[in-house]
Amino acid sequence: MNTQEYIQLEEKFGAHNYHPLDVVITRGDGVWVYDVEGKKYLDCLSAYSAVNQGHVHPKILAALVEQAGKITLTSRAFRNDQLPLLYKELSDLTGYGMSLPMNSGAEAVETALKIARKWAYQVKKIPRHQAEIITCAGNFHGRTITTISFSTEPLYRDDFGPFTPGFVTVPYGDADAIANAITPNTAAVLLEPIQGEGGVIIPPTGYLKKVAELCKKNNVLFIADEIQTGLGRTGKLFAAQHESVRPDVTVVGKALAGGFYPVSAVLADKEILGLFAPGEHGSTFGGNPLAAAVARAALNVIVEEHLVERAAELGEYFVEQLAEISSPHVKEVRGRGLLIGVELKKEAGGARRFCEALQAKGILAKETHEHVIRFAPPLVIDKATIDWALPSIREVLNYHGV
Ligand code: IF1
Repeated sequence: MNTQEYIQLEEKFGAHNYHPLDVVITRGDGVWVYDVEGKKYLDCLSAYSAVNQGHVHPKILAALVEQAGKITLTSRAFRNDQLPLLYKELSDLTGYGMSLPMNSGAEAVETALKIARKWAYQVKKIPRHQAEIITCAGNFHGRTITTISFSTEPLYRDDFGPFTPGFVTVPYGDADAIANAITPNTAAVLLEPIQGEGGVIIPPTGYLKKVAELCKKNNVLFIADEIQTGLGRTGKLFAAQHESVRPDVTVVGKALAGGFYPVSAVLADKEILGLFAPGEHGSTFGGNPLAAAVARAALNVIVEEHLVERAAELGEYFVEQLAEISSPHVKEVRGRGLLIGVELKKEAGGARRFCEALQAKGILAKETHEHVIRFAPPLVIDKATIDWALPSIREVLNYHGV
């Protein structure tokens, strides 16, 4: 079958909740993916940062295959011999005393919200069902009814109410707005240290630190959604570490399993996560031995291959090089580590056609928020590959559609 035939099948039988680039990928290897026509592309999206370790990483693949041949799913009604090791290794790596495994990112965010509410009632003694959680405009925390309840993007929410109550929205990057929104009933502040889907929005320096201080002062939990920014992407293990901040709760997903499997987790200390009692929360698949074995291998690759340091070094180089491109279309280049956004001027007519032009040159990137091209290659990329991509990016940004 060729590209068009696959696309026709997909359009006919699949729900149309995406508008993908017309490339049908059939295999991947490191930073490269290959389509059904045999054409090779540099992946500059990394499945929204889920494949930080690169496609089909041999060590994660080996762990998956080995574990799949032993036992894949026990349910949490019984224990398995992989999950305890994942708990320990996650704790050693992140410094949080406990974790709770789920599958998708949105589920882990929901889990964090549940534990924040429970903490509010049991520890902070907020009257039951009065807890408020502060969120930020432009956020992205998932697609469930609760996570879209505090989305500010009409497309994500408008037709899907009624919504979950108990959330307050403030502008992103404005610590005073959080200070003003805190009431005696505030349980938590939930935010992304860098807004990914919002368009790679890096908040003003000092913001995260101020938010952490405000939370501490007012006995409010600071929950960081590091599903996209965490596990090395921004050149630190967690993006909050750029400001030496340690949130009370950190949510991870995506790269936690290197793209092989949906694995997410909530990280916190015992005083918070220890509040869950048997029966209050769970998941058929969360913490299954296959997931745990894959996640263990994926974490190990991040450490062994120094992916955090790579992201810092190569990200700096990539941003520098992108910023030097003088293009009539570019408004701003911004990035931290290998999470990079090139914001185009409104007159450029949207980022999509630039992504299509990049595709023709063998580079897959995805627009976000209409005017931003996101460059977020797997962290295993090297300088030579960036240098290979730059002339094409330069050409597309400069000449396309002028
Ligand atoms: C889609 C965007 C990225 C996330 C943060 C939670 C989740 C995500 C910070 C939920 C997920 C995704 C989901 C994917 C596209 C994508 C995305 F374009 F929508 F904004 F990455 F930038 N918190 N992000 O970024 O995790 O439940 O999906 O595992 O199409 O929805 P999930």
